Amino acid sequence: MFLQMMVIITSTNTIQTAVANDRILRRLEELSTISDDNDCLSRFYFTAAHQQASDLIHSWMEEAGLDVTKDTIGNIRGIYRSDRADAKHFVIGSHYDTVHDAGKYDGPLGILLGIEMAQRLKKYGIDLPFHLNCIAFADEEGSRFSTAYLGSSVIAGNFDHEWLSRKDDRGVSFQEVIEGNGGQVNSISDDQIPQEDWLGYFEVHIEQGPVLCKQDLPVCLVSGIAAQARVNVSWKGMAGHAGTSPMDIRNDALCAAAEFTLLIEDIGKKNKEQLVATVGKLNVSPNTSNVIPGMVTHSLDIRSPNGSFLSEMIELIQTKGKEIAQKRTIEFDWKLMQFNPAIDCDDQLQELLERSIKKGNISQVLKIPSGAGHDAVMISAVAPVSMLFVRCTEGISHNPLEYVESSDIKDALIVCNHFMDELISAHTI
Ligand code: HGY
Ligand code: MN
Ligand code: MN
Repeated sequence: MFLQMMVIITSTNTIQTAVANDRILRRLEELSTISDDNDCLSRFYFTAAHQQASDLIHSWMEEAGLDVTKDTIGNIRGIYRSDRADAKHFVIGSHYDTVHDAGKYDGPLGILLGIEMAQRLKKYGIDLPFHLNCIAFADEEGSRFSTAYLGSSVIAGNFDHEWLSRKDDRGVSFQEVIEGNGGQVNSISDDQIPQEDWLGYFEVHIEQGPVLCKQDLPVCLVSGIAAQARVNVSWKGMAGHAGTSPMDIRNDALCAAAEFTLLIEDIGKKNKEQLVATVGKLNVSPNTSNVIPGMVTHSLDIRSPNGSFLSEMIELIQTKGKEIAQKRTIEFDWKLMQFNPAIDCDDQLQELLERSIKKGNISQVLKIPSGAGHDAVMISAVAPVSMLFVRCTEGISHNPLEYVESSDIKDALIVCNHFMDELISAHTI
């Protein structure tokens, strides 16, 4: 085994790395053209573009020599099996769904690096001490059903069947979408990797923040991921004639929502060291210029590295919402859609990753927390997790201007390959 390790480490020469890097860049471009919207990149869960993307990723995993399946929820799962009878599962993953008007790296970069890591080992026929799984998660953003981490929740065995009744903006339920694609909702739970079979999880993701740019580093370690809550809020006032209704006797749902949104912003600014809060999605009804809005629904995305502080702020904001509703004689509805606690990355895996960063000749090993959520949050409930961040220009993300330098992708690939070698030798007797 030691000899074959030497083969790996010495044989990953610059040409192979350059070939792999080019393949990643080509595939990122190809994936970025698969969208449900002609004017921008938008690939929500189980849409036509989502299916097309899953077929393409499926073919790339097969090309890498992996045994590939698609599970009920839509995760694409490539596996490189170990011969060892007691082998556990190590998973490398990220997601292939996007937000609306997305960038091309958020999710796909981690999937494509994972495929290259596996393909390199497959090429040398390394008999792995663990089953290596490359997983492209079907839904991480939760853009369609307001539930983040749907794909990884299944793998981790945390799927909540209550989510099946959730409806998208067109009133189509999650269950209808799965069954409409030939899936059996009762078999979703069969797709998990049992907790006792996990070895660990690794995800490469763009930083989506400014730190790596400021520090002029291509990659860094991730210490942990902030706690996050998603709330759906609705305000039910009274639609009315814009021309005849006096200003002081209106029940204008949009003015209530606007007052609430500015109050949320104010609370966020006052606690900016440990809180971010966003109203990102808002619908007005009847959404007509000469009608006083009778109904407004909107989202609230709120996060903190400190889970108990986050709970406190959620309670405070909900109370303030009720007060605004009372003052304006408007009905206020508040639905907590999801709460994910803050998580820590695993020290042992991060130590291997730190060694890999040094072997990759990166000038400094930096470790930062993640304000963004990732599938590692869901997996951390059942397995030790590790993450590597890759610099993205000016930290821009969830925006078509999202960009990663090819040289940073190559640096990440080299670190990832060293990480695989470290992991194999750490689990080789
Ligand atoms: O919202 C997030 O943090 C991630 O992009 N899903
Ligand atoms: Mn992401
Ligand atoms: Mn994202």
